[in-house]
Amino acid sequence: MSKFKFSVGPWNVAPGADSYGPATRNDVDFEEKVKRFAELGFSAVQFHDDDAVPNMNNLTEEEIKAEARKVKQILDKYGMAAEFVAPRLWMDPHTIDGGFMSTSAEDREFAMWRAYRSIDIARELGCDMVVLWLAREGTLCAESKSPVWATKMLVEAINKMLAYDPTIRICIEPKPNEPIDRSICGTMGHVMAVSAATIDPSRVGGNLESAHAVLAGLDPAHEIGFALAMGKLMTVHLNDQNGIRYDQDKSFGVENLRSAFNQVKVLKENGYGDNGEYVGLDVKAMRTTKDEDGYKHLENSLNIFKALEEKVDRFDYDFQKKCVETRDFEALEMYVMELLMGLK
Ligand code: 3MF
Ligand code: MG
Repeated sequence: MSKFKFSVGPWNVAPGADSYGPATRNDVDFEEKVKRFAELGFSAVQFHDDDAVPNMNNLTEEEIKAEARKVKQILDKYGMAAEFVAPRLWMDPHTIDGGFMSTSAEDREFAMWRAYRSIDIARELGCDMVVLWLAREGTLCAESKSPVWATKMLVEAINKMLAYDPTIRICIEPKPNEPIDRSICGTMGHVMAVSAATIDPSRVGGNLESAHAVLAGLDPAHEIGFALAMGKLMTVHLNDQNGIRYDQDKSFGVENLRSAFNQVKVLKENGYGDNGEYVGLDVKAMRTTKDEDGYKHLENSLNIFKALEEKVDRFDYDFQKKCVETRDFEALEMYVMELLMGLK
């Protein structure tokens, strides 16, 4: 029995289109996804603002809230909570060159409008967290924007969100690149620094995605550990990634089982979840996956996570201590390998 509660976003079940080819599966209705997520054992749904309220640019603030209330009813019907709302600032013609850090004042204003509406939607859905994945915040042409100015614009935008709602929490999901070339807030270290520069650091934290850490050349478990040490790990996006290439969002643990084990281990050892945090997944089905298997990557990720939780429970801390004392890290490493291979 897992000690954790799990969450997932509707975009985790997608038709399989990529930059080079069209969809390979049918679209699935939102309510059907929520139903299946509940059946699979998830407790909460993650949202983009327009996952909850499609077409929101054309609606008034009150209409947006009313639409969000309808979504809350669907969640309630299946006993699901909402974990967070994230403004989707990378799809819109207003944010071609970024949102909060766009060089266009009008676009920056639009980005703030979406951020405020995301807070409104979060409130209607019964949650207190907004996630910022800063997709297009950075540069494609390095000389087009000052990184100093851009970083200050991010802090300013977050301060406005904190002021708009006195109890909302802002959670940055760092990523070093893609779709932008050079991002502004690429790692947990950046997130902690930005948090410290805001008017209320206690309400600004991070969402560590395993694949994003790998893209930054870092160990996801250490990124998680760093944010935990600062008391600022608000959620996680667990998945996997084969080296430094396009963002793959593979099922959790399928590329690097030892790394996945260490992610589960650091979460479990440090009481992650005790304050209501969810273990979130951000995984993508392979393009070759058939319609009837459109949730298999979620099932696999959950099963791998839970199997690794059992491995963590069986981890022999006395043996680890002995190895550390005698500095026999070869023995400790082999022990971990045997544990993961089922030989222990
Ligand atoms: C991209 C991501 C995003 C974010 C999502 C929530 C589409 O690499 O990880 O997934 O997780 O937008 O903020
Ligand atoms: Mg993510």
